[in-house]
Amino acid sequence: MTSYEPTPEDRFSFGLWTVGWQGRDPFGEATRAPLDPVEAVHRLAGLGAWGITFHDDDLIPHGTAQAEREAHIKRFRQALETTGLVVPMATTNLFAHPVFKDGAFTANDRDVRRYALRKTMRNIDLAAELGARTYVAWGGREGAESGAAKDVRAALDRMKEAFDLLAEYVTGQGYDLRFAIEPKPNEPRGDILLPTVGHALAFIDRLERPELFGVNPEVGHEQMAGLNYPHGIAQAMWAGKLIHLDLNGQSGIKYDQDLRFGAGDLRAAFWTVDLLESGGYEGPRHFDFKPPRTEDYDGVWASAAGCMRNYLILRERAAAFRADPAVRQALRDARLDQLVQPTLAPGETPQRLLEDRSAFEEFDVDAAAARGMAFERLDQLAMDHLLGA
Ligand SMILES: [Mn+2]
Repeated sequence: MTSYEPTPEDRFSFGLWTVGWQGRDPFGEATRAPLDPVEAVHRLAGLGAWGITFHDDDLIPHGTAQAEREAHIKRFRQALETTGLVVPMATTNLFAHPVFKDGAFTANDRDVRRYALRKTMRNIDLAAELGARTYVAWGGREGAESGAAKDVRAALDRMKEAFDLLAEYVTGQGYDLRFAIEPKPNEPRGDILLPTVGHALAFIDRLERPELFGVNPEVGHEQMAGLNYPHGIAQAMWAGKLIHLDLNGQSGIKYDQDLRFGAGDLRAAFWTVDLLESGGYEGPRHFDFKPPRTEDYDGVWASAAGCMRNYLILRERAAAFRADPAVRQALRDARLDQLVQPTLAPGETPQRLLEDRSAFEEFDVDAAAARGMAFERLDQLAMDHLLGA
């Protein structure tokens, strides 16, 4: 692999809202004209992408009449058929309209919660119609800026109620669709509910149909909280819950930067690709980024192409790292082979462990404490492969 040219087999997908972001931020107006979703489909297909994803309002402007809604869907569907691009995932915009200023599924106002459920169910029907297998739920407005404003335990009851109802709905409709909850610690709310992968995993266990739920971890969202993204997705994989993910770039604990994948924390990007490729992840490689508002549309497409190119470069470097005999030896020197061995012998009981004098009474604690772990040599080998040295 030397060309780094993406193909549909790579399963790269992009949100319509990524390349379609006009550059409007809290401090300034749009710097780019609106992008027709049909053009986005054609351009992304031309770049070698496999899929496109959308919020309901990306595809059909909020408040569009039914007949016009059908026309939007028809044009989009025709573009998909022409290009072969698929829709692996869809999601609901429950954050932009002022009605959601205090949240959607956990808004204090009951009528807002009921409206949010109906808006979601309506777009789930469209997602299923377009063949999506994953329905992402990002609760950007589910949170608070002040303490008494949100009863967090009651809000979690309402969140559970919403997801239980949506799971019942997709089951009843016979849709082949699973939900992926996307954590984020803050922004736009001061503090958002389900702020990390760990919070989301614990929440899913409390749902009535947990088998229909997984997580959609985003690189920048975990890194905004100072967390290790590869560790987060590894735990999600361990729990059987990594069904989708949002790849992008972030430089440390800052606002949500949404840089193209590979920008920001490059080493975390390397370990992310290494984990996905060696760990058996089979879901979409979905990019959720924002081409900076400094760019015109040439820059937008360069940024989108860069996401895929960086993934393919890192995939090549990670494969070379894993195949290198010096790395294999360094992994043994660092005793990674011991970590996969169970700590107890087959069938070993607490009593048998107590009887094993070599485990305690005769264990040479000082000698074990003096052993080096040889991690630095291993990590430098990774650095050499990452940098192509
Ligand atoms: Mn983000």
